[in-house]
Amino acid sequence: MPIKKVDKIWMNGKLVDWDDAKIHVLSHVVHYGSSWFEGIRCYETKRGAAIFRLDAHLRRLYDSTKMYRAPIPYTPAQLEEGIKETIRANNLKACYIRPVAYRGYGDMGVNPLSCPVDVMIAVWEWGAYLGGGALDSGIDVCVSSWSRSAPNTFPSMAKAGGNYLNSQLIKMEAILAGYAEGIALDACGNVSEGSGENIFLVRDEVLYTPPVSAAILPGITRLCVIHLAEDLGYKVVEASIPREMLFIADEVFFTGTAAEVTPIRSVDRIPVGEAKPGPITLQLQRSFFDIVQNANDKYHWLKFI
Ligand code: PPE
Repeated sequence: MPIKKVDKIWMNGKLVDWDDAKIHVLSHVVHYGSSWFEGIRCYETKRGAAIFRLDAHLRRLYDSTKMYRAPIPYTPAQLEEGIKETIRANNLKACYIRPVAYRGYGDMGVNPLSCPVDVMIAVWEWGAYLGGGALDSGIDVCVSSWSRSAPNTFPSMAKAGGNYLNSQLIKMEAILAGYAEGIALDACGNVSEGSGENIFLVRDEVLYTPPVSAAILPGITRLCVIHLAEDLGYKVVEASIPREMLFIADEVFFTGTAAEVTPIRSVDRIPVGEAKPGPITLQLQRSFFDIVQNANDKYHWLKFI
């Protein structure tokens, strides 16, 4: 998806012009993938523009950097203000928000400790992540030949730039084979997640989703959907899911900030249920959009700006 350019980007506390938002080629991040980021959505709700689960996203950003001994030189309140300031400066209502903390220019070599931790915040308009029609009709996906990282290799609980090399392999393979997305297995061969989404299965009205130990990113949308499903009276099981469960599930769907709640209609060309979005998927999708569009927010997940 080509980037829709706006006016300003926040860099280390200052709004700079979009075209001037540059870093040095010898910044540590360029060579060693040392960045940690978030993807957040701001929605134009019936009660005005609101950021969805901002606190949870900021918390995960600080968690990601903590694991890598990369202290962010700003407080969460400063980043929150920075995010709001950037949205206002660009006159956007609905947008995608991308804060990134990264090891900057200072020293060369793997050791990052003497490189500064810089922060930038960009915002832009981003529509349906998995293609037009994905939310309504569902998508066709494959099981990837690439696995997620094994335990004790790359921390999958961190949303680190380097982790997305693995995601890129999964995504390219899927796209080039004619699928919208790939599902990766974990190092044991159990279901993990998509290249940029968590996954849920439904069978006999019970929801299943892989646990955090299955090399998933602990998704914020995932947690919201677990809450929504439980409030609707469904049982949600977080447990290891064998690959073949994908082929006999009644429903399968992805969750994520960018993907929202996207139904999956086939896996490896085997139809999921009736090869169209299932009733529980649609019910959860409606509950989700009722919050972010109608601002029907009994959970206090929206932060108005
Ligand atoms: N797993 C991965 C690997 C992942 O990247 C995301 C978000 C999720 C799960 C869902 O997490 P959450 O957004 O907190 O519900 N992926 C982000 C980046 C996608 C991109 O292409 O860039 C996103 O959805 O914003």
